[in-house]
Amino acid sequence: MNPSSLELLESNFQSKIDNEIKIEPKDWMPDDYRQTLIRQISQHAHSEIVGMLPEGNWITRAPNLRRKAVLLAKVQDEAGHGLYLYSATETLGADREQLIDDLHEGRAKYSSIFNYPTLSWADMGAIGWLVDGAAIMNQVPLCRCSYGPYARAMVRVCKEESFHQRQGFEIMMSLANGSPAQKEMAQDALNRFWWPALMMFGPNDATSKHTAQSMKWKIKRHTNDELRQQFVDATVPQAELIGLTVPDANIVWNDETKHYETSPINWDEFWQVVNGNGPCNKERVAARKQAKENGTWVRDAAMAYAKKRSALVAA
Ligand code: FAQ
Repeated sequence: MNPSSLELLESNFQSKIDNEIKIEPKDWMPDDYRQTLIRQISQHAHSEIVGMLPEGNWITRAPNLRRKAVLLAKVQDEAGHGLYLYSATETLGADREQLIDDLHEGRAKYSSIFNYPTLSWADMGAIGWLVDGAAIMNQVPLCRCSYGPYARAMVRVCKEESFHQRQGFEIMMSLANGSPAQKEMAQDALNRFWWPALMMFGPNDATSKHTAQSMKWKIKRHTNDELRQQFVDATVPQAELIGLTVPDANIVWNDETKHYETSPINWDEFWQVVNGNGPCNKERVAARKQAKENGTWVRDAAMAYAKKRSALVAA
């Protein structure tokens, strides 16, 4: 391809983006745009799948049948989100098996938050309220992502995340209004999940290497710090409403900017967790590898059945 036709393709592509026209799988796109999407969507898919583990840990220990049924449904929803997202990467030419191997061999990232343990039932409340709450804050703008299949997948994902967020808040509210021991359990879960939830939004804007280009391509619509601030502003009053306190002695409302100001985030902890040294990184990847191994016979049986059936149909 000569340089002028490449320039023309690139300028047509950017003008579609500038005019809010979605990019679809068969449209021409720059290779960096494709690779950025595969990177982000596959990390997102891995997060949904690994994200089933901390809550899956409590399904058998839910305090009653209603709580068990709701938690089971939520965890199944996260599996569904992972599957839509792997499908979205396939529309970009990625190979799902390769992406999953990358996760299992420690070559792929997934959200830092899922490397923290779930120590009590209140953690199910904290995850729904804070983790799904942060996920929604980040994913609602992704419904307007320039890449059609990702944007459309996000519409359904966000509807489900919003149910998840409310079920988590309802657990926290019940515990916060319960016995002193239950309230203490809720406060302890908030204490442990607050800072990791703020870290979910990614490095601060000064150090985020992908944000500027992703915003130019309208993959991202807001910076990491903008979304983190929106989350803090929405969540602090919710904690106050149920009588809990966010674990930040310096948090203060700034009446001029109309935002809360927080203490600095511990970025060293964030990068330790992202780079494989969080409390549960090894356990999470090992659990996913084990699940794949345990399911080999099911996949083999399904393939054998499909082959036999197509042979019978062809005969
Ligand atoms: N953890 O330059 P940036 C959920 C990496 S889903 C680990 O700012 P970008 C649902 C980043 O990948 C939660 N790594 O990157 C649920 C990049 O690494 P690379 C997941 C992180 O892409 C709830 C490097 O740092 N959501 O919770 C993290 O512009 C309950 C530099 O960062 C999504 O994936 C992190 N927290 O912005 C499930 C949403 N942050 O690739 C179960 C889609 C950053 O250069 C239970 N993703 N990194 O090696 C996004 O919006 C973006 O990818 C960001 C990062 C905002 C996460």
